Amino acid sequence: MTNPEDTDIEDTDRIYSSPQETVQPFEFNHSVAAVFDDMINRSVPGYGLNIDLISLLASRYAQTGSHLYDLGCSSGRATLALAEASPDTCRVIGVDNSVAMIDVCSTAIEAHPHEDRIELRCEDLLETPVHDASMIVLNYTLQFLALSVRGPLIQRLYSALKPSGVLFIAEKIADTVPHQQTALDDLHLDFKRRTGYSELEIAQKRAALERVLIPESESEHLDRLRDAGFETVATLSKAINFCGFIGIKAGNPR
Ligand code: GEK
Repeated sequence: MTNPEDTDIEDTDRIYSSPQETVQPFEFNHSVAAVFDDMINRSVPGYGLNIDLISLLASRYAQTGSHLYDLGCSSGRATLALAEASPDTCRVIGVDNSVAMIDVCSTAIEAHPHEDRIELRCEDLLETPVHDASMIVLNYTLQFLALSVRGPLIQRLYSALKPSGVLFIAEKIADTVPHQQTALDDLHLDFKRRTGYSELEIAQKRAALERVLIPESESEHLDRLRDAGFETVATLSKAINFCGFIGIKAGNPR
């Protein structure tokens, strides 16, 4: 867990620390982009573990000469993990439709040893061309898309993957059993208190995310991956109410 005292003041998320008359729906704008790394570390249990898992998966599944995609790349933490763990012949493509996030990501990638084989696209991941992929990452991104587009997107990503390619998805999840949902929710709130958020910050952020971040259950995610055709489907990580899933396409690398 990140201790807020270990973070520079200007990089610290204080977006919801003062009372707001009307809390606007959450957006990935310049204020969010400026403090994004602090915000995600302090809000999402298991975030660091999932970045490590993305690296582990890339070491095993990235195929020579293929493309690796990070859809909803934000500040580029997973993009860099993909680049660092894959062969030099792989091209890494980070996609985000927020200009502010792509600006932060470009700065993170600048002068990185693998900069030359990383491409950033500021566009809608629903429109971006995806092909020759051996690994695709949706690290906490699917949850921000309309429910109706999630199934068709996973189908399209399945088709874009090479045989034995892998799709990694991390998401906030909802539990269908009310008392279990309450227990997980309470623990998530405790996690945020422990990382230094006040009750006001927690309440206002929650209001901002209402109807913007729409979680689904673990079984909805696993079923969708199976329905798309993935041969191997599993929950790879779980931390309170956040899960990481994989779908692996059948076949031998080629
Ligand atoms: C990480 N993966 O740090 N097209 C492109 N980008 C989008 C779209 C879209 N339709 N919708 C949302 N985004 C990152 C963290 S954050 C998760 C991902 C969070 C982008 C959005 O602009 C934002 O940068 C990202 O998806 C979600 O490993 O903040 O909880």
